[in-house]
Amino acid sequence: MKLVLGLGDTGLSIARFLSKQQVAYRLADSRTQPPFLSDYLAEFTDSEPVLGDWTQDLLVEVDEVFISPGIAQTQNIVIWAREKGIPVTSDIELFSRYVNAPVIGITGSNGKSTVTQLLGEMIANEDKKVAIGGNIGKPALDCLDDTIEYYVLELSSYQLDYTQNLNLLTGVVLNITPDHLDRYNGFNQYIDSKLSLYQYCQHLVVNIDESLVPKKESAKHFGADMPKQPTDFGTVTCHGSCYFLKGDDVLMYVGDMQLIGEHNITNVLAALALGDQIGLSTNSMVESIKAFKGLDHRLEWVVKKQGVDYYNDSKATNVISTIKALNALIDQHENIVLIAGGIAKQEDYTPLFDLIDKDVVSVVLIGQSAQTLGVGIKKSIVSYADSMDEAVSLASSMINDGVVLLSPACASFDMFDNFEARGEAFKQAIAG
Ligand code: UMA
Ligand code: ADP
Repeated sequence: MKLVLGLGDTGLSIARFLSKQQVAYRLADSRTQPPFLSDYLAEFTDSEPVLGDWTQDLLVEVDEVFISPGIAQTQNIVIWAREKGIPVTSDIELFSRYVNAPVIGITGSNGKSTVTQLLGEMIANEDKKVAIGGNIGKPALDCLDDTIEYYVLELSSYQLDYTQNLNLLTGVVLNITPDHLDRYNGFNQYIDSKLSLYQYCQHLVVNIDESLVPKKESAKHFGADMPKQPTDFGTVTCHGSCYFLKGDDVLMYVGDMQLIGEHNITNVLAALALGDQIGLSTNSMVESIKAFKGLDHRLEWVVKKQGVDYYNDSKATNVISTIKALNALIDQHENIVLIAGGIAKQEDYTPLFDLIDKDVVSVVLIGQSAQTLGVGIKKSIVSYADSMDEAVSLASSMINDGVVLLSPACASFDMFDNFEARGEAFKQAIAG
């Protein structure tokens, strides 16, 4: 008997998979009304989930627990299972036991979804059948299909924490900056979680500019500077124009991509290095980069209205991602009004406050941590809003030309179901 914990996207995908394999399982969620309950009951008419507080009885006759990534390792049920010697396993590891095509794994603190999607599009551009899944949204088990030639999986630290076995053809840890520290015993434990990805890779792709990732001779490297090896990826700036390079070969003018910001140069280099590692042609990858519009809610240009450009960066849930968004826009626009706030993470916001005080005209703060964040901003004008509508209306009234940027540097769950709902609320408020 297996125990499936959590009735969200992951739990549903595990239940679907185990049912198909005719493996007996018990599914439990600690909420009495989990959001996917009706979907589950409609799909599995002969099975009742166990709802409400978890007790040790759930583990009776269980030989393996399959766990949703949102459930912390400090939860009693995880501790009890481990005390009894019952393995607690991620959906990713279960997926890897059954997959029969190469898998590419992408983790990091920021840029995972962008690189995962771009690499997926590069593979598809070579007429190969590819599945894109994992933390990006579609659970890995829901991607399993015998016709797929490559799987590109975005992997979160939460998923890696419950993974002991995984076979990746290649993979990358894009960057490591503080995030999700409420789930870890300090930053070092979070770093170890991210770096654990490399132990599963046959070939490694390494960001040479990320000091927290150990350098390996045998790896393929990418970074902002000129590549040191003919097979590595980097950039060169010539007469003020920046170009992507493979070794000494110029691949494309950076300005020909639709994405903006230095962080996206790094993301593209990562996708190029991974694509090259699995044998994609550079010409085809360059085509994909030029065509790639980026994902919604990541520094997404929404509209120009009465002289003001609106950008939706709702996915920016930590300090560094908001800093990157501001840096991408500061070069092009004098006036920036930032909408930020939500649930602040356990990280140092000082570098963001310093940048705001230097380059941002005005900030509108929303959500649970608004007042706390407001105390840190010393020079820019700070206002507070109770809703996204009010925030957008306030921000719009403050400038006649320039940018209104939603880049919260915080989680969304105090006011919204998720970052997508927050971004949609921003767009609706602009549309009026
Ligand atoms: N639950 C309990 N008890 C708990 C905690 C959760 O019963 O103590 C239940 C909840 O009631 C809920 C279910 O578990 O019914 C939710 O499980 P989950 O939080 O693991 O969420 P899923 O719906 O399974 O979605 C997960 C990822 N969510 C998290 O890691 C928090 C999704 O990433 C991912 O897209 C999906 O699997 C498919 O792989 C989201 C995310 O926010 C986007 N990820 C974090 C991030 O990117 O920063 C890591
Ligand atoms: P993830 O899946 O790791 O959350 P996304 O590609 O969804 O990454 O981007 C999330 C946020 O981080 C967006 O606000 C985006 O602008 C910002 N971002 C994207 N790539 C990077 C990067 N390489 N470094 C820092 N911030 C980034």
